[in-house]
Amino acid sequence: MAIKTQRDISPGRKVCFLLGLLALVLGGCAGQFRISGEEEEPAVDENLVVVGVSQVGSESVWRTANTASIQEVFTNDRGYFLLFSNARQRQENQIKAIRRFISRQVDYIVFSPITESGWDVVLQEARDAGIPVILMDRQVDVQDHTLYTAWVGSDFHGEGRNAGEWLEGYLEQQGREEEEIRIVVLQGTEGATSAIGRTRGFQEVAVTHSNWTILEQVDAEYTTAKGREVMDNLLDKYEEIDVVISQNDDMTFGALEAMSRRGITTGVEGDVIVVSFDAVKSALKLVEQGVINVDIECNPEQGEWVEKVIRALERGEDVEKTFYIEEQVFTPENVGEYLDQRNY
Ligand code: GYE
Repeated sequence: MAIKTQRDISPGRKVCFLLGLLALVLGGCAGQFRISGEEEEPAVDENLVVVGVSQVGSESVWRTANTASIQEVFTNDRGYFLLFSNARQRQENQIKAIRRFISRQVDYIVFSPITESGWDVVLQEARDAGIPVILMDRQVDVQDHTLYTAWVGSDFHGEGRNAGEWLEGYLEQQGREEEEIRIVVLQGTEGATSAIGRTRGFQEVAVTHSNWTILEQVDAEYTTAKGREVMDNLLDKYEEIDVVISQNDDMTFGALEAMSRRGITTGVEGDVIVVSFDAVKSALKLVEQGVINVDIECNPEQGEWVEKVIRALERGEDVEKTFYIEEQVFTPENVGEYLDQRNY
């Protein structure tokens, strides 16, 4: 391997380098300079309840709605000062954000952990600083469950079971209960509670049907781009796929694109049965049109529940450790009455 010495750098590149350096310095002076992964944070108003929120990222429509629900409740008018940080899908950014919240002595830390493992140390630090932690959406796998005060989220395992039970009923209705059924599963972020729960719940039902075969379960990271790519690979690999279980709507959009590009039809009248999760408005429209067969709801509007927990803690009350948000299953038969009310 050649090691570059100063003599190897051409005069032109030197000029570029110097101009780049100058831009950085000037940017810094103008207050625009940002250290990667950190956001500029305003001075805290001590009269308000200060809440530091570390969000996973903005990978999906669901996530954007989840962020909006937080930003809607933790407003100055309602007595809160919100420090919001987007971790852009990196656990190290979440850990950094939590440490920043601790050093700024926030009153509460709220966060949606990207994966379940790796939180013991930073949560202990929050505990040592006397700051209560509320988990939102996903959970943590820690030795000591008193390291967080409460968790607000969905019954992912139940969602996975709902998907399996719906498929069971549907195949029966179609007179296909004895047929060989080949299934592929597009999974969400590996190690995330939602992906773990949905996978397990569905598997639990799948193993009770000897004619169902899960051909493959692939991590497609909860994004449309990955959903498209993973579905493309699966279509190259398997000649016959009867069912796609896609653990969120964004991946489903990608998978639908990959299938329709090959002339494969989906849904009620189509070749492939599509089961999706989340139930965001654009997906529910596809349920109404019969392109997606069923969408298992996951409710992102968790802000008000998190706020309820904080309000109770502010009053000095004890709170429940877990809060499950109510959810349902949407099919072409019932989706019509909900579409108008959906605002995400
Ligand atoms: O289904 C997906 C998001 O953990 C429930 O994360 C959440 C999932 C949701 O990106 O769209």
